[in-house]
Amino acid sequence: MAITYELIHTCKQTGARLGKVHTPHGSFETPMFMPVGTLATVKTMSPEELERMGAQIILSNTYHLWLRPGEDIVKEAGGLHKFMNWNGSILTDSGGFQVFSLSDLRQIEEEGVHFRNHISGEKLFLSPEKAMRIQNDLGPDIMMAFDECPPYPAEHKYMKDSVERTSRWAERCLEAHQRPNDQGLFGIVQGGEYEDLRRQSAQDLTSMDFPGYAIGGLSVGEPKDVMNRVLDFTTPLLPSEKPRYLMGVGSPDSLIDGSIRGIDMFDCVLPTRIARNGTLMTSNGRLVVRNAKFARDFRPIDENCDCHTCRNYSRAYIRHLVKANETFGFRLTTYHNLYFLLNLMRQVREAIREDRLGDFREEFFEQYGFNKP
Ligand code: PRF
Ligand code: ZN
Repeated sequence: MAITYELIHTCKQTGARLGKVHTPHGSFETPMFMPVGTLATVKTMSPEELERMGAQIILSNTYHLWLRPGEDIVKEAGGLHKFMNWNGSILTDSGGFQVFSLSDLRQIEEEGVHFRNHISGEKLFLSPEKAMRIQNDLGPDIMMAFDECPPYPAEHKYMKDSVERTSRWAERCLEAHQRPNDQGLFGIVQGGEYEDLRRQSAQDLTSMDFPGYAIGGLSVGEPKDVMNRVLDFTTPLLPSEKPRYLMGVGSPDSLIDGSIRGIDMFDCVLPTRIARNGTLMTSNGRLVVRNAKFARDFRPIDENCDCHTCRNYSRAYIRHLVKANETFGFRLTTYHNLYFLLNLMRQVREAIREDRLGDFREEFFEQYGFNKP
């Protein structure tokens, strides 16, 4: 099996899991945050910098790499790891979600999805078989099943049809997967906010024996308490001997609350995206560095952070670079935000090991400002 999960410790205070996922490109510790490198690059960061900040696995996208440069070129380069010079683990999303979030004029059929290229407008078609073939060519360690992520809110009837189709697509994905010995394929549980449909989806998928399971269809506009409630009844339906991945979630509070509910892996564009408009995550909450009040502030972004950015550069300097649209400014903010989340997960893992994740949550939320009215 390409992907195996090793459970190291369960937090006595919260039930969160400390573990390790073993892949053909090394192991990563869990719970873990995966930086997003949509186009085979985590925007503005070199693989050397990612390694230095502690990234162990990154995410890339089938849909984007299929459109450019094309999976044939990546395959010819020797696969994604060689193409981009990243030797850690890689996970690719299947393209399903990107089709639904980026393209208009999509038409869902049993066979797959018709839609328009979000760049050229050209007509395209993606199916479970095609998403598997592309991911087999790209060569990540973990690939994702082709699913439908319905919008929020969606009616029960629509969601039920969608969940059943996603289950049929999942079977076709398993069938079409050509490299089960060196690429692990994860199934994706859907069902929106509906407990009966999450149960049905989890039952369908766990009967198929994937080496890992994702929870999709969350962080699509629902309130946080809805997401937490869905996790409360969904994670217990997943096998404890396999990794669980909460897709598209990356705010500090949700990383902690997801870990407490038994999630092992997370990804999100949030830290890299907000970094590029000058918003930073700090232990005291968000800091908008463009703000005039930082013009003469020569302290680091976060006085509790020991990242390369915070050890060497001031708020005033970074504000100047970001306002002048200087690339280096975006590199410094991106580095800090990713370091902040990777370091947060390190602290979460340490707290799990010591059975005190509940206490850690309280302290973190207090300082970050989540407990303020
Ligand atoms: N499915 C897939 N990718 C995703 C999602 C999903 O539901 C989400 C939901 N937040 C993010 N990325 N395939
Ligand atoms: Zn920092």
